[in-house]
Amino acid sequence: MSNNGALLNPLQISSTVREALTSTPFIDIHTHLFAPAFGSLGLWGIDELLTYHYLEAEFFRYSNTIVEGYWTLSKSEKAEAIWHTLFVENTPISEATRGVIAILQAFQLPTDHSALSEARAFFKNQKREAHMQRVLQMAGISTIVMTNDPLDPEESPLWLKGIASHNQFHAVLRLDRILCTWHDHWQAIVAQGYAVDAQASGKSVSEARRFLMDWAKRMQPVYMACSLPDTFEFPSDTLGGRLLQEAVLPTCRELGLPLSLMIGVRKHVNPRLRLGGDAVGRANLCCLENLCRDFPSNRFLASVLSRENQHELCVLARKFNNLMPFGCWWFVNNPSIVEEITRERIEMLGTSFIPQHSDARVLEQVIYKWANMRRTLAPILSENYRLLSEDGRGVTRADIQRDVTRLFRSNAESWMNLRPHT
Ligand code: FIX
Ligand code: ZN
Repeated sequence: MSNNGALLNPLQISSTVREALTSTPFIDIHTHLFAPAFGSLGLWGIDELLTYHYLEAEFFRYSNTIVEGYWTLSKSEKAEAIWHTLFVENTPISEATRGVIAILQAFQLPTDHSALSEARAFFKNQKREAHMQRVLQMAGISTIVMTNDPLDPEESPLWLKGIASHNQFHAVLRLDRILCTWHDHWQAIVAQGYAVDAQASGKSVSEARRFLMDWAKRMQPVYMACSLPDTFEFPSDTLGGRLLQEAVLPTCRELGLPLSLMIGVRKHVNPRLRLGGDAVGRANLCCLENLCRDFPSNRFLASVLSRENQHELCVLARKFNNLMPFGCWWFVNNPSIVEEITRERIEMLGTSFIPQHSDARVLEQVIYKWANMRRTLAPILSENYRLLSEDGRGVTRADIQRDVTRLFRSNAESWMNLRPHT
C-alpha cells in the first residue's frame, strides 16, 4: 500500500496527480442533461452529438447551405450534412469536432469518413439507463447537476405531474425567463396560479416569492441560476433588478441556496443560427462586487463568459468569501483558455474555486469535456506542486488527493448542500 505521507519526487508528483484526477469521481455542477425520468428532454446519441449548436455554428462557416434551408431538414439529415462537411470534407481539428472523434474512440468505434453508419447502429442498440451509467463511469463523473426551467413549456408539466428523483441527478431552479424576459413569460406564471402582472407591481413580488418557494419544494434544487447579458448592472431599478433584489435574493437566503450568475452572454446576435447564434461581451463586474458586498448572507456562484473578465473575477473572489468562481463557460471552454484561467485561479485562489463544469447538452459529451479538463489540469497542478517543493515544502500523495477532492467535490458539496455521494 503506497505511503500517503511520504514526500514525492517530481516524477512521482506527476503520476500521483494523474492518478488522483483519474480515480476521483467529479461532480459536474452545470449541465443541460436530464435524468432518465425526463424522457426525450435528455439528449444522447450520434445525431444529437453532431447537431450540437457548437457544431452547427462551425458548419455554417464551411458550408454554402442556406441557413433557413438547414432548419427544414430532419435531425438525421442535419447530422449527415454536418458529418460530411466537418468530418469528411474537412479535418475535425476544432475543440468541438475533436470531441465527437474522442467519443467514438472511447466506444472503440471507427473515426474515419465511414464512421457515421456504424455509430448510428451502436447507439441504436444501447439501453438508456445502462448506457448512461457507462458514460458517467467513462467520464469519471458521480453526480450531474441539471438546468431546470419552471417556465419551460415541455419541462414544467413533467414537474407539475410529479417526477421521480434520481440520486445522481440534482435540479437547479433556472430563472432566465423571470429575471431577463419577464415581459414574455409573466403570463405563464399567472397560468400556474400566481397573481403577478406585466410591470411586476402590486402583489407581484410576494407572488413571485411564493412561486419560487413552491418550485423549490418541488425541485429540491441545489442552487438557483441565471445567465445574464454583458450589460447586466446591479443595483438597477429595472424590473429584473427589482425581482432579483426583492424576490430571488431573499428566497435564496430563506432556503439557504446559493445563486449562480453566469455573466456575459449576448443573446441572439445572429438569430438565424438559433441556439448557435449567441455571442460574448465583456461585462462590468461591479454588478457582482455590489451583490457580494451588499448581500453578505447570500452566497454567489459565478462564471463569466468573456476572457477579459476572468482576472477580475479572481480578484473579486479574493475580496468576498461569499463568492465561488466556477467553470470555464462556453466560449472560454477551450483548452488553451482553460489553461490560462486555471493557472491564474490556482495562483490567486489556491484550491478555493471549482475549476470546471461540462455544460453538456448531449449525454456523451461529458466523456471528452472531462477528459480535456483532466488532460489540461494535470501538468498545471504538477508544476505548482513542483514549485512548492522547490520553494521548500514537500508534497505528499495525501496532499494531492485532498486538493483534487476539494476542487472537484467538496467545494461543490459544501456550497450546494449536496449530500456526499455514497
Ligand atoms: O446559459 C447557459 O447555461 C449556456 O451554457 C447555454 O445557454 C449555452 O447554449 C451552452 O450550451 C453553452 O455551452
Ligand atoms: Zn449552460
